[in-house]
Amino acid sequence: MTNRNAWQADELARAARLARELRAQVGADARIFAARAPGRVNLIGEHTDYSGLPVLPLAIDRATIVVAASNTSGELFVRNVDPTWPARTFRIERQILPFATGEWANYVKAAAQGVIDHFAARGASVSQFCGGAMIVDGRVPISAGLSSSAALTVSAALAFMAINSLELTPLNAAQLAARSEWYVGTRAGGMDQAASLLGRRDHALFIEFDPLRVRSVKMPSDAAIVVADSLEIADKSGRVRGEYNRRVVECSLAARILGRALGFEHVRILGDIVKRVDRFDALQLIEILATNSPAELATDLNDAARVLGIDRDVLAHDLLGAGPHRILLDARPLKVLARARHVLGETERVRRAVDALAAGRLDEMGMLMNASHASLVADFECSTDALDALVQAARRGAALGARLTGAGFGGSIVALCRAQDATHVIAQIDRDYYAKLGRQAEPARSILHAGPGADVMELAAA
Ligand code: NG1
Repeated sequence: MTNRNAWQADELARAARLARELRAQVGADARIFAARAPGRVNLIGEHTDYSGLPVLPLAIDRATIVVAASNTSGELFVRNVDPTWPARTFRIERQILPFATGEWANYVKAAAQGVIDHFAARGASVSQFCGGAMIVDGRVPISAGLSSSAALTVSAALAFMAINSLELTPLNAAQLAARSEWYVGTRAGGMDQAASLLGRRDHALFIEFDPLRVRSVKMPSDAAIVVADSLEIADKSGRVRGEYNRRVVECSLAARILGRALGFEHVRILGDIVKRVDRFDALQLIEILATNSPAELATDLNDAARVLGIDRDVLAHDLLGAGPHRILLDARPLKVLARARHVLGETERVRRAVDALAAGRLDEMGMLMNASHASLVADFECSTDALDALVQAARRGAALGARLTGAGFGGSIVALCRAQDATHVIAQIDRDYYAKLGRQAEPARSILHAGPGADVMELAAA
């Protein structure tokens, strides 16, 4: 999938510098590969991907770079340029056990495991995979809703495939990488990996799931995207993971109850419903759900099992999984109605947003983004005071629309404005948010551009 055009000049320079370091370690004759994978920002379609429903993100022009070379040790040695993240080594085996929770190199393990699983399912034996050495240089801000984790997993997966002389199309690689975050315990959908692999310069990506399909939508030339980090850490390895996985469970329960009410079999996610109805009407589905289920269900799943007419333990196993990645729920009730109202409403908004963006109707696009945020606040309950304050600041500064982006519970907002208003939006955010907080605005907020997707190539010997 080599496409040198995907690399910015400074990325090529970074890769060359890292390759020199690696060459000193692995020898002058070793083949060295470099992969780049960008982060992403989601314009609209939040918390819909794990329901198999569409999203509209774009790959951003900031990427993680991995350089790698193979060796015969049977182990992968990974070093991060950022000394905050200590070097790690692990064995390449059929089941790679994760490091402790919160460990950065788990994303590299997730990548290796994903590649091994994919090719093992197609007949490869684990002994065919070599180990090697990797150096990682990440430039996607961490815990800011810009998917630094997907940038790391995707670049590591491409590098690991390259040292093993394996290749996949970007679409297949996106499918492989989609489940990678499950390895670290988050039941994420496939948006981030797909955006990172299938990004296109100056284009947003309309991504649909099951099966994965991507249509690029040209960004209107008079539009600008501003992203601002609340500086509130959305810590995916702690509390936020619990909140995220709880939403996954709530959405799946809503889907199952709706499926039963509509007489559809084998429904697991809301996307199974949307695909099967003759004409998708979010309001109508919500009404059906409301007449067939209490708005909230007890966490012990006894209510849910009754409503669904199935055994509670079977339901619990199916919904929560088993083993180390079993989802643990605290005692708060499960809010099926409100969560489904958000996801189904958001699906309608995404469909309208694709048309609005493609036709350059920026006011309408902005309105849809505002409606998305309102729904994330009221029904999905994943915003924070800080995110709301940032959204308000952006709107006061002439943004046409602004909303939290990513999972929420901290992280960033995205705002859409006319290109000539971007500096105004940023100035307003600086005054109303960072100055009041007494925090430096640079580099927490910036204008981002839609950039190309991931790439991997062999670097010629220096
Ligand atoms: P962030 O918070 O940007 O990592 C997460 C999920 C996405 C998607 C969004 C909500 C991970 C790694 N990614 O994004 O798949 O579900 O939340 O739309 O958890």
